[in-house]
Amino acid sequence: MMRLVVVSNRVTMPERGEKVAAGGLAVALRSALEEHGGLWFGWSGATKAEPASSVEPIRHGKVTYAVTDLTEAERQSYYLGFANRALWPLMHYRLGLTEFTRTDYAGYLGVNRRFARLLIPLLKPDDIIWIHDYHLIPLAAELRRRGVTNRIGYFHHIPWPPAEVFGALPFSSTLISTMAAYDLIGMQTPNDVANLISGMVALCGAQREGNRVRAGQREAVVQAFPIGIDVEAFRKLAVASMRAATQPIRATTGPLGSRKLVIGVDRLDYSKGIVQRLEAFGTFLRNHPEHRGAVGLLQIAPPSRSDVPEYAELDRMSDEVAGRLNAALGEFDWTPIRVVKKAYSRSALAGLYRRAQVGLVTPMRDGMNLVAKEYVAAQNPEDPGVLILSRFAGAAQQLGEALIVNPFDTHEVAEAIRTALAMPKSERLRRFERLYATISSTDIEWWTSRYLAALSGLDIPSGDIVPPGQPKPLRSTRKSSGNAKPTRDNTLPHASRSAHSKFDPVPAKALPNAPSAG
Ligand code: ADQ
Repeated sequence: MMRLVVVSNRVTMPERGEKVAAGGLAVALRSALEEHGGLWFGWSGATKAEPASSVEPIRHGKVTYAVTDLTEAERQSYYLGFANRALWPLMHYRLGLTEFTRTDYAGYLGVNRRFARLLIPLLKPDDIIWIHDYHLIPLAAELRRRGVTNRIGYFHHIPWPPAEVFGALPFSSTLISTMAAYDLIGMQTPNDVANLISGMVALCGAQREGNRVRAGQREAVVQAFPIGIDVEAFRKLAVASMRAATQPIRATTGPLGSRKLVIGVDRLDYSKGIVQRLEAFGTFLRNHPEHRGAVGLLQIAPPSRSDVPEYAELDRMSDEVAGRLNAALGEFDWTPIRVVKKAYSRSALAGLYRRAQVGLVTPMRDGMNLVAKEYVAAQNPEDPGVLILSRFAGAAQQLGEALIVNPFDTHEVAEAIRTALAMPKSERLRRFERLYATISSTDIEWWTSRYLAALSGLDIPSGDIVPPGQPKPLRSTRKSSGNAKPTRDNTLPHASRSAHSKFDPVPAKALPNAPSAG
């Protein structure tokens, strides 16, 4: 049996007592690794003075962990700089926030090169390698350059923008050409697939045939694999959490009394549209004063990437907007908006989602958005709440039964809040049952197994995701096992071993060189 090697920017180590968020991606990857027996390689999250020249693998059950520290200069250039100040805003269509420096780009390529050097001694000939996310785009090319011929897959968790946007990045042609070093490239949505393929054609002269794209001597399959959550586990967590009425639930919902609750849960990130959402809630209360005193917005937003200036500014802005709206609209016994800037346990989150009549998920741009799926999973099937979802979240391409909104249109979001709060139970039930059927049939286990089967060359159904406004056929929610598999769809190509083995590894000249620092 082939061994699975997962590579991600950060690795959470059980050995070090680090906790993996229950039900999250890390849990899914860990269980895939345990099933196949595997290795998980990446950054420890720590820094030290000198770059490591080797790593000491640590075995924990059937999974071997191999982590390396970064130097502080590498953390600054590779992680905070190129990954989070250049690629993150660029991939989220935010050219105005994209900060490029050659020093950062050199650091990014340098860390990818070092990851390749450290990983190679740990590889076996039959391993299949699964690399995750934008921090590690050139890693496969670095591995190929050093002679690695294993099957290598990549999954891109965030959006991929059109060529006009991606092409604004200096060295974009070189960087995008390295994608051809993968055998299988997984994206969240067909839109991201189309953008990547047309970007490769436009920027590095790649040739395409269907979902296959060829650049230099290599060919990759690009395909949508919309990520899911562990629906059944999250549903159980929500039920248990409400029953137990744990402290965070009591403290949050107690003062609400019989008032309705609108909830937003996000990392504090400008891509999530938090400030625009607060403004939309203010507009809703101004336009519909009959709701004042009868409903509150709870926004949970733990700070992330606080070392990046744009995030510190967002932190300040969200406090300012919430403070202004509360001062203008609040009463002595009612605060319309509460912003809580801390991480909650998964159990507390699940309970709060279930208590909320409206889930307000309005990112300006998002790869998938798991909060939308968690909100649906947590609902009481007898009396579900309503999901309001940005059309710019990847999830909107599957969850057409949500109230789909344009987050740039404050008035439209405000009206959707009003519609959601007034929605009759029969319509809430109808929408919920379809949403729940969709998230159950494309859960995290479906996602992992479908991707790995494609990467390892098995002939499995490609499945498909549903375009906006075209819900999947209704299935009975109550009967859903959470493990239902999609029907066969032959429209998307599969990665097949034979299709790839005829191409040679990327030649050294096709690989990016670090630009001179400066
Ligand atoms: P993120 O940008 O982190 O993920 P998202 O998909 O919403 O966005 O996942 C966030 C996760 O963090 C959810 O599981 C949520 O419950 C949890 N979380 C958020 N706030 C929390 C809080 N206060 N306390 C505890 N937990 C909290 C990236 C991409 C997404 C893509 C995912 C997975 O940006 O588009 O969906 O990867 O591929």
